[in-house]
Formats: sequence, structure tokens, C-alpha cells
Amino acid sequence: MKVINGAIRLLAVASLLVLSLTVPAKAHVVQAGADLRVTQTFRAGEVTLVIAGVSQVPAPLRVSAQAVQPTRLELELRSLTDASRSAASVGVGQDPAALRVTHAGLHELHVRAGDEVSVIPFQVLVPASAPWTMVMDGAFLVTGLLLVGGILAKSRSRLLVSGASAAGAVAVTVMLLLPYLPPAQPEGTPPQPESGRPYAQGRFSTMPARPATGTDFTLTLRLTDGSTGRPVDDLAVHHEAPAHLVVTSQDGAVFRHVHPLRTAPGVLAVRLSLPRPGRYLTYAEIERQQSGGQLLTGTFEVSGTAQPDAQESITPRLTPAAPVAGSPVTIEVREEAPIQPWLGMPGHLVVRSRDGAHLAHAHGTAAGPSALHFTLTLPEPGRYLAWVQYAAGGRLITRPFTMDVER
Ligand SMILES: [Cu+2]
Repeated sequence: MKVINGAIRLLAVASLLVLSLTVPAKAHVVQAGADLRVTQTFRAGEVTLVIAGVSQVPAPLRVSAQAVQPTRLELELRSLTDASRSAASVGVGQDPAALRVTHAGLHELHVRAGDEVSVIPFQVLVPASAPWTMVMDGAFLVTGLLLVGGILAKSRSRLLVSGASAAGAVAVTVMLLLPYLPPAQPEGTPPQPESGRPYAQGRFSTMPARPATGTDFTLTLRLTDGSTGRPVDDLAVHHEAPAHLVVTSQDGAVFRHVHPLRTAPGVLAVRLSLPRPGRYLTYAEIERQQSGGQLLTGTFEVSGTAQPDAQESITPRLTPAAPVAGSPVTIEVREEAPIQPWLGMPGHLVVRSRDGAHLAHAHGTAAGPSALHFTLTLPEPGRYLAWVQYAAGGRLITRPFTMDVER
């Protein structure tokens, strides 16, 4: 009875350890069997960088680029543990570039397109063997040696037999417990952050301070930790990007969904050009590692005269046809060409209340090769501005529509 109690206690402790040591899969981590996919919006176009996992070091680090439109990128990998560097260039849809990774640990991938540079930090993790695996291997070795030694020496000494039995018992016990013991922390694992991060404070700014229509400007989001005031540099990749930024004109006529570049710790920037003057609303979706998602908002003004910016609107099929506040509505969108995945999803839907106070983001499910379904619930009655986004026919398509929600 005592033995069983002890075993149960051991198993309970072991499973708690396993649970507490699980590394969040969403962190910027490169390890065997898991590719890191990071989408960044350059002025030249939006690119998803795919950094393939490695199972050992030194090894080639393969980086490829996926995008709707062709772009060429210059890559430089910098290790922050041994200061080694390697460089290569990669084109969209071409063979992956092979960079060289020599050590596990923190690295930075510098990605250059034209005069823009994004710095993507990530951890290279390689498997390490757990101490109990070594105990088991050692015990099996001792058992084998004692048995072989005993046979060769034709000895049946009690010491030899009990030694071999004891070592064998240890080996088998560890082997049976192995699935319940915590896996070894891979080499290169950073110290585990304390759980629950304070909210990030976000501050939007533009350069120049008042952009003009039809002219490039930079929209920057500076993130600081709500408690320490230090830059927030621990964003988790969610839906293939560390940050999703939606920019809409107050009247809803202009819509942009971009993935800003990380230009420095806690600094996200994207180059834009907007066609209409007036007030713009910005929404950044971020998620700190081991923390919840957050929506940061801001505004800025654009001056100048209106430029053409055609976005063909659609009339999607709604079920129910007259949506009601507080209950789900399903939106069906049809496209002539087959729909291709974008940001790991068949399609995205962004819905904004007319005053800009409410912003919702829903993901579509494919309903056949060229139709998408979105289901969402809007909290308040009123008119909503909506934009559906997907890739089809080799380009990224944005279709605006409006939706009236009844009480
Ligand atoms: Cu996004």
C-alpha cells in the first residue's frame, strides 16, 4: 500500500512538472519540427518569412519567403550568444536561403527590402537529453556489464547477481516512468518568464507628424511595459505575425491591414501612403508571451487632397438576413477564383462600428474552393463597416461592405 501511495505521489509530482515546464508554442522559437512564420509588411509588399526548425547545431538555418507579390529580401543572421553572423538573399517563392547557425540561444534575423529593415528576434532550441534518460542508460549499461562480466567469469557471486538485479530494476523503473517525467529543457531555452505580464502601453506616432495624401509616411507604434516602462519586446507570433495593424479612415472609405516591422525593441513601424485627407483610426492587435491578447488604439490626421483608391464593395449573404445585436450572424462571401490561404487562414474579416469604438476580427472557414463563411456576434445595434480579406488569383483582395445590426 505504501509503495502504491508513493508511486501515485511521484506520478502526481512528475505530471505537475511536465505541465509547468511546457514552453509556449507561440513564442519566437526555432526548433525541430516547428517552423517560425513571421509576416512583415514592407513598402515593396507583404512577405511571410518561414524559418525552418533545426534539430542540432551547427546546422544550416533555412529561411524562405512567401508572398502574394514578388519581392527580394537580403537576410543577415546574427547570434547574440557568440556574435557570429551569416548572410544570404532570398526571393519570394524561390529555394530557401541557407544561413549558418552555430549555437543554440538568442538570434536576430535582419531582413532588408530596399531601405527598410526588420529585426526579428528568435530563440534557437536544440533537444537536450534529460538527466533521467542518462540514469536509465547508465543503469542498463551497468546491468549489461555485470551480466556479461558474470557470464565471462562464470561467477554466480551473490554480489554480482544482486548488483545486476538492482541496476536492472532502476533501469526498468526509470523506463516505465519516462513518459511521466518532464522532458529536458532544450539547449538555448531562455529563463522562463513569470506568468501574467502587465499590459503594454501603446503610443502611435507618424513621421512626418502630419502626412500628406498620396505620399509615403511612417506609422510607428511604441510599446512600453505598464509596470516598468521598459520597451515591450516579448510579442508572441499569433496568426503568423507579432502584430496586426488595422488603419481605417474615420468615414470607413479607406482600410489597411498591415504587419509592421520590428525596427528596435518595443518599436513597430510600417510605411504607408493614404489616399484621403482626414482623421484615421489605428488598431493594433498584439499578444505578449504568456499573456492575453490586447487591442491598442490611436488616431492621426492626414492632410492634402483626395486621391483615387478603388475598393470594390460587395454584398455578402447574411444569415439571418437581418442580424440582431448579441446573436451570431454568418456572412458568406463568394469569389470567382479559388481562394488561397493568407496568414494561415482562408480569409479574414474586420468589422468596425461607425464611431470606431468597437473593432472585431473574425477568421473565415472555407465553404468550397471559392467561398468563405464568417460567424461573429456584434454587441450593439447600429451600422457596421466591414472588410473581408483573402488571397485569390495571386493577389490580396479587400472587399468592403456595410451591415446593419438590429436591436
Ligand atoms: Cu494581420
